[in-house]
Amino acid sequence: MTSSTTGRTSAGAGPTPTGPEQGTGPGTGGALHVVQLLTPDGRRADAGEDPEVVAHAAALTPEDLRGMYRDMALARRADTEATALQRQGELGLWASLLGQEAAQVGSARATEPQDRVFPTYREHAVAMVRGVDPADILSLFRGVDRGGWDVAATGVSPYALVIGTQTLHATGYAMGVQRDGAVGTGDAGRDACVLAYFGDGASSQGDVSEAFVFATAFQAPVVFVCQNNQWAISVPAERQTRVPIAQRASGFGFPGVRVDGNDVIACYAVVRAAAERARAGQGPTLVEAFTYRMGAHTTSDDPGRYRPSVEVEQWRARDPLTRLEAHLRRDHGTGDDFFAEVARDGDALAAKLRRDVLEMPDPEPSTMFDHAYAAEHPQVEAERAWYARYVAGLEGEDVAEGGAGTQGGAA
Ligand SMILES: Cc1ncc(C[n+]2csc(CCOP(=O)(O)OP(=O)(O)O)c2C)c(N)n1
Ligand SMILES: [Mg+2]
Repeated sequence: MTSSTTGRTSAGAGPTPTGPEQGTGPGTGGALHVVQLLTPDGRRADAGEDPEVVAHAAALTPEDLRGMYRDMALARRADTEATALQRQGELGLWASLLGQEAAQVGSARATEPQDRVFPTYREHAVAMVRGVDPADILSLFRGVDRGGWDVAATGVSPYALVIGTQTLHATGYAMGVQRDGAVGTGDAGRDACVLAYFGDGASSQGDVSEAFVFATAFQAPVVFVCQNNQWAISVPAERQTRVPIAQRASGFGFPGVRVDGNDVIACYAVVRAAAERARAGQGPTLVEAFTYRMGAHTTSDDPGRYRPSVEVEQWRARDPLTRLEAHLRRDHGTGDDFFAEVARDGDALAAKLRRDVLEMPDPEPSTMFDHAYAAEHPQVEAERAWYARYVAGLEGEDVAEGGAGTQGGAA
């Protein structure tokens, strides 16, 4: 497949990536071929791309493409509602996926039910495509549980907030899949792979390099999906790397591919090819989805303090949804009715999400100790007992707003 190790690297001479990369520094710009199958104005463009990748894209039916649009639109609508809920005090925090819908929907749609996904804290569309109810994501951000979905049924591991850790979990899990004999059997219903999501900032973490080492040494069935959204909170990608992130894979001895992360068709096709390699026992691939974080890092962040609004405006012109909409209207006869129906479904989803969140019962605080370990642990039990004594000691005190909890003057 197309990769930095198979000759598609064209240092200094390749087509520039799809975004206004000139502004993003020497480490991230156009030295590596970028797979793009759908132009920003919605035209299909396969010329010169890897035939295997092109074949995956060509196999997509108009119904598949409408499904991709729908997935992206519903994820965006759920995301918008979550941001509003946080602003209204109903969530403690929210990490928006705005702008990254194509990277997430494309890659998630390339998975099979038996595959396993290891997300960060921003993979809401990935989770939704895999069947996670968005309310079960918001429960984590409301602080009423640690992420309420069924990991076995959805194949989506819990969100990881400690940057980069999940790449090691994913690699270890993939080595387990290998040892279970679920790789390279030729049985399409059995062979499995693992997707490890991480960000451009995470690429600087030691955990990620260690995951690369183990994955390549053992030829583990992992697809590393790096969503290079150009920012790690306020740190630009050029402070993370002097070469395109995809190019790093070659130093570890496995293929790396840079794909237009706002092109859902290319993201699907590239990850599909990488996933098939992994399931066939041909080892890991690094896919760098070159995209942009259109919103704040989280609702606690103010990006206006560190990035120019012109950059955001440039990327707005590359919106992954309007790109696919243009393609569906032009080449697949998809009309207003479809888009209006998706918008209605999105509003209904958002209304249900809001109801579900507002109805979530507050947990009994001591339940925070329940699942720290699978089995009872003396330290956790000691902490549980201490906490019970602490709560008992507060009995009779007014700890509500304006009461004992705020005495002493600290705000
Ligand atoms: C080990 C660790 N270090 C630092 C942090 C604080 N932190 C949270 S998000 C973040 C930036 C991550 O950026 P990136 O990997 O690009 O992902 P993005 O948020 O852009 O999706 C940092 C440094 C953390 N959660 N974990
Ligand atoms: Mg980032």
